[in-house]
Amino acid sequence: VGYLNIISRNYKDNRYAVPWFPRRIRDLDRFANQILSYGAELDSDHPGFTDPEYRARRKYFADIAYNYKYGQPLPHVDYTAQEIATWGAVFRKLTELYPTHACKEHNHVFPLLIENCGYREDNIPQLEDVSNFLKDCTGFTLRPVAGLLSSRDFLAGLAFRVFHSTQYIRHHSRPLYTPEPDVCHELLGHAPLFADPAFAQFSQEIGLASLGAPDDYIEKLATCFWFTVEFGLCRQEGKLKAFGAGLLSSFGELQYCLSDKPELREFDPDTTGDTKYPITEYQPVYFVANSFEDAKERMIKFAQKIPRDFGVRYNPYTQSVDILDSP
Ligand code: NLE
Ligand code: FE2
Repeated sequence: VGYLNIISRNYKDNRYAVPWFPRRIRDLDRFANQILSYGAELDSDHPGFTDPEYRARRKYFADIAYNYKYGQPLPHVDYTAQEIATWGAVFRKLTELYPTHACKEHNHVFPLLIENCGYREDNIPQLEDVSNFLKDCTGFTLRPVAGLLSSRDFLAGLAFRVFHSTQYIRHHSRPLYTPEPDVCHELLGHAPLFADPAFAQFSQEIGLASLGAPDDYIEKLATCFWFTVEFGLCRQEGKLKAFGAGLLSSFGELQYCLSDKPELREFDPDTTGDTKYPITEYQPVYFVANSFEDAKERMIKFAQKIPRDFGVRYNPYTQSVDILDSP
């Protein structure tokens, strides 16, 4: 098919070109070289900026991820006593809120993670154990990430049911809210939901829709991801519950999001995808989904509007993306 000749990383120079995208799961190895900022570079307002020990740890974790290749076991990490104490503080506070604040899918999976993956107040679970658990549940796997990926690359991972995860932990001085993802956010917020079949499908739909999509649609898809997978609320048995990982990993925002302070709107990719949001403070607006199934149907409908003259289908036997002649 003709368009395959012009799939290019330099698509911005050629209006007929389709942005490059991974076709096989192994192709995700290429992303490590194109991170937007290395995980060890902290801004001056970061709580760990003047903490040399913390900075050395961040470099250690970034280097592990940078050198990771598909198929290798996920690197096992020995966390320090201080890191485990930070995890413990986060774990203890959040698990108090989950029964009342988290969606039922999260509450269903959480005990299984305690049972199978070493989720405990005095233990930071290993990505490898969690990845293997998720693989059994939905085929999702984790990959360590060395820094900030572009939205295009990050979303492409989801097409393969691969989730890019940090492995370092937040600075001990601010356990209850951090704007950055960290191992608490990935393991307490994201991991439980990726074990849910409907949620896994919803996430993969966003990923598949992103492959080769124009930049403006990548932005809309990343925004939909933000307001669902990261900060989504849903209504269950007449009550509002949190399913977004950014909420489920922050004691502060998890309480705030179900208070009467934020504004709530109905999740709809057309409008949600165009909504601006802050990244370093509690969200002023949340979107509410009816169910993961409904959110998925809406995403599929939205994806059909993305200008792309080919279709994509994931082939789980080969873990690759088949290109279809028509959208
Ligand atoms: N604010 C979240 C937390 O404190 O765990 C992290 C959000 C990452 C997008
Ligand atoms: Fe996240």
